[in-house]
Amino acid sequence: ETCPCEWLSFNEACYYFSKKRANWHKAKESCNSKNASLAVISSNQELDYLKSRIGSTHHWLGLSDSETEGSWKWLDGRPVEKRQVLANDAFWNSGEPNNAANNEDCGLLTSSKLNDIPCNSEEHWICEMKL
Ligand code: 2F8
Ligand code: CA
Repeated sequence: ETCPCEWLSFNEACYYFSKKRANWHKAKESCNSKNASLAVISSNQELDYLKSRIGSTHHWLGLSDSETEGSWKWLDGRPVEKRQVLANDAFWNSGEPNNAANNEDCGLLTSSKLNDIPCNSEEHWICEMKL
């Protein structure tokens, strides 16, 4: 199997890095309309791969604590510990998630690591489709 045109292949999955920006909910819907999901990170290799593709830009992931503040969950239902460590690489940026202004419920991949920011922020996003 191969990935659709404009998608990149890595470890049995295909990834789409949006050129547009949208809020988290619209980004999620855009992925769903492509039979995909906002990207869910489940290994250190996957984290490193996605980081290697985004340069200094920022992208939404399928990660939020909208349901219960402080209880971070991936869109596949897996919970995330505040100090989740993937292999030896810390997952969140130092000091994150901090729920700044009590209004940061969506997870963003940055060139360093992860940050929580307001879900209505317009950002690029990453879709993931399993092969
Ligand atoms: O210092 C980290 C802090 O930086 C910004 O707030 C000033 C981020 N906000 C946005 O990107 C909207 C915070 O999420 C981040 O924690
Ligand atoms: Ca934050």
